[in-house]
Amino acid sequence: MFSKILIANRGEIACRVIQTAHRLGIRCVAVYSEADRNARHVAMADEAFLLGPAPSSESYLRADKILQIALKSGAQAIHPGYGFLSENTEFANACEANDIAFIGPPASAIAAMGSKSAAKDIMLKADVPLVPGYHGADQDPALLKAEAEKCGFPLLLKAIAGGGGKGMRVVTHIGEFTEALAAAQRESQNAFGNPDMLIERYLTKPRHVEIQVFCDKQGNGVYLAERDCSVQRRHQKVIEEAPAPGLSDETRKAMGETAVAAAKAIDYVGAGTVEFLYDEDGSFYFMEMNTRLQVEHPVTEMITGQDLVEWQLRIADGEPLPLQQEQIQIRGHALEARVYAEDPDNDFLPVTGTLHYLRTPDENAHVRVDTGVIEGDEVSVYYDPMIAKLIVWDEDREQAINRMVHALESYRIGGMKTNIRFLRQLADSKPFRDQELDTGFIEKHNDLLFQKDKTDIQSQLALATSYVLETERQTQPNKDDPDSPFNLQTSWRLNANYSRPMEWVVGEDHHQVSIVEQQNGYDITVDNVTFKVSATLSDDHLRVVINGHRLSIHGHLAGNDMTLFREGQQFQCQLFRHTFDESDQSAGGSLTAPMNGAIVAVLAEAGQIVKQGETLVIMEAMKMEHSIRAPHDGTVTEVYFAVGDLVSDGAALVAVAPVEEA
Ligand code: MV4
Repeated sequence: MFSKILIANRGEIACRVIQTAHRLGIRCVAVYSEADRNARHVAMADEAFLLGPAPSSESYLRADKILQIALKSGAQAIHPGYGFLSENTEFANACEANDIAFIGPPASAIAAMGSKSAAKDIMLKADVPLVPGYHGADQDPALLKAEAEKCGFPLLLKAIAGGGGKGMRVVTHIGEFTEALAAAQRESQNAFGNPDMLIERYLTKPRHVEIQVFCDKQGNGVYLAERDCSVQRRHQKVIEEAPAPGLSDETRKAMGETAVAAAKAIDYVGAGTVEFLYDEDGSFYFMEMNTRLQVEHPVTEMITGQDLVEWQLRIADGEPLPLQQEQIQIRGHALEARVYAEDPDNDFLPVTGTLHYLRTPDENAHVRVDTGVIEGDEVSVYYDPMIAKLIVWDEDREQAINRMVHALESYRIGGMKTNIRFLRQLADSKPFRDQELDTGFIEKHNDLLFQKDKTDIQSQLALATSYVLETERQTQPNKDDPDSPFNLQTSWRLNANYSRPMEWVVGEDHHQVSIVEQQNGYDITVDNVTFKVSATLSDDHLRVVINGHRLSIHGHLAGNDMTLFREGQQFQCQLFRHTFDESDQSAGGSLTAPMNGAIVAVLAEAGQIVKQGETLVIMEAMKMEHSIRAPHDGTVTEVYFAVGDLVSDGAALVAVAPVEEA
């Protein structure tokens, strides 16, 4: 087995490969771009080399640099992951030419599957079922029209050089064929530099079912069940699952054996995926073959109990397949959701930013998170904005879906928009639970998936206010001593029903809040709607009762920016603090009230060492909050008032002794 490999990739797949390699005692060399200097995969590797500037063309696609680093570091093999150079025949050849094992298929197999029509010719010879149609080299329009008539309508014109849904055009009857063909040829010439078309009967409600295959260097081949990847948006997979719901054992066997035959037809080695269109009548047709480990391979790992990266490493090192076909069993059901930094409310445009706050679901036998980021990382414009893959497993699909919904609700990301809410709505939707799966799923259920959050802003802000109050309480001195006079708000208040104001901004709108502390909680009034609220906060978890409804939410308060996390959705609002210019404060050791007002927070206690500018007391006056800050480094010697006290203009609030002169 290899003692050292280089991972020519980044993000979650690089981390994932390193995890398995380390488990097998293999040392790992990472490569990174300037944008990934502090990336998780670099930290996980045993050593790492800088490739160059952030753009992929100057880093992760620089085959020459990657090979140099492999040779310099003594790596015996390179794992390409997916994307980047994973299906680059020149790179695969260059590895072998430098006596470095390419952990993937032979370059010839990559080339064979690189062209749609060549792939179809190979599959035809291997008796792999193709969608009825024409994929010949003769592109004479009259011949194509005759083939279209033979095929029948509706039919699909597909650009041979196209892919991923690009260059497809539906033709519904012969009368429009000639014009449609000419248009499709023009588009294909412009987009791919090749006008050649193939014709296929159009399947109106197909599912995307793909078979995981593995072949070793001794000519053995197996299939590891299938994955259903029908839930896609604009040809991007959103949720994948294994096994395919409703697929019979007979069909599984037929598809699996067909996929292995397809792999053997091109002398395949390593992990591969044969994609099929699965029609409503149970028939299936070859679509394409991917000559790499797929993003969604974890769902196959979860139902088979196999580590596919370990299989890749062993096979690349010349070992035979770890299992024979009859030894491969599947159990339960797995789902994968791709968590993206994107804005579903803005046409899923990718977003960039810093992951200021990141809490992932607890991992266990049922929940797995494959990610390449940690809290504080940047999501940049340079690479795919996938934050993580969330994979769940359970004994059956219904329980697996419940796991997924709960895990998505526990996946909390602050600092940028994500598709988590969208994923949760999709996974929990009735059509999805009822297995109404076909490639048009998202389009068909668009309204259901984009339902606006019904929770009114006022109750959201009451929750946000409660979170802030509990946070302040936690930062008060003596918070652990319930009997401390600093916590007995009522007895220290000069008049009973002091109402503290607060102001929130949601979007462009300002919302006035007033808070009256009661015996067991608060009356929080938001825009004249009053809520009775009591809560306890531990870390970022708020257990709250609002108007008798007990619920559990999480929050993240960064300065004035508040994010509430609830059922997979985020609610964002900003505290609007009216502050005055602290320079008005008197100099010297004691700090006085700038005007009549009330103490709303005491953040320091006698004996505490403080830094210049540190907030010691917050008071409210004239609907403004005033932060009383330490005028210099020193030690707090006295705090004269407590929360709820009313103070007069000029009253000394706190005394700070300067640091003893050295
Ligand atoms: C099809 C089809 C219906 N009939 N071919 C989309 C991209 C490429 N993977 C092939 N695709 C399709 N080919 C015939 N004859 C419908 C699709 C298709 C699709 C296929 C799989 C997964 C998602 C899809 C989304 C739209 C269309």
